[in-house]
Amino acid sequence: MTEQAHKQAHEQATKKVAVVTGASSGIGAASARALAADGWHVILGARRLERMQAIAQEIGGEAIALDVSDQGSVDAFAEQVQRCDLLVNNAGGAIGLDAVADANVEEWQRMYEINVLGTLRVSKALLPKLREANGHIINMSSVAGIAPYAGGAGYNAAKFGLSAMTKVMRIELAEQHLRISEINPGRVETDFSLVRFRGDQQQAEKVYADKLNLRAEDIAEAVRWIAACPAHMNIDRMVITPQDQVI
Ligand code: 8X3
Repeated sequence: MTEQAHKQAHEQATKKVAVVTGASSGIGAASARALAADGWHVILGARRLERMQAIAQEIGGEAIALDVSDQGSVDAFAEQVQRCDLLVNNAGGAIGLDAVADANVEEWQRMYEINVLGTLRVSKALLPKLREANGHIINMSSVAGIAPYAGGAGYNAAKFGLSAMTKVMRIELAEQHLRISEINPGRVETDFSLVRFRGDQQQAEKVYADKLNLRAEDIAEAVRWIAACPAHMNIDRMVITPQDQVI
């Protein structure tokens, strides 16, 4: 091994490791980039492996396939993570904007599955490694986890659920020297609305038209900062909206 290769291997082995879920686009991809720029070794997890591999290559990280709604996939992912100092539970999302009267039960189940149970599965699988590292979990909730709105009930219920779970994790894990934080972003211009409106580009664009929207990088900067705070400091919850969005 050359001296340079040895130095790189040593650096890799001693670098703090951040795991980011839902890292193939939007807030997850931007967070992976921001953390890598801050010196973290980043492990990216998402279903879209090719997109993620390109980002991993760009930032010197690792991409591992992950479907947070599938226990087998989460177990296989966790087995490949040797060290975890930071877990950013970013995978999640909304499907539909229908009134309760027209609710689609399968879509509600899917929202609970990805936002709540997905976060549970990944956190539970990585907790032993996080404990070893006196680590930190950042859960990506939403303003939808604070403020209900018409058409939002399924997503509201999932994000309120995620916020409740985050609080309980904070209570249960504080004594074990783990830090637990929650970010509640408002309107961020990403694929979020395209997914919510089941691929309808026009409807998705309307959400962001003529408004001051946040960029994924704005939230990534919050992730980076929260993770960079000294170990005695825990950011409990951070609500971030564009200047013209009041919740
Ligand atoms: C999404 C937040 O404000 O776009 O999590 O509904 S908002």
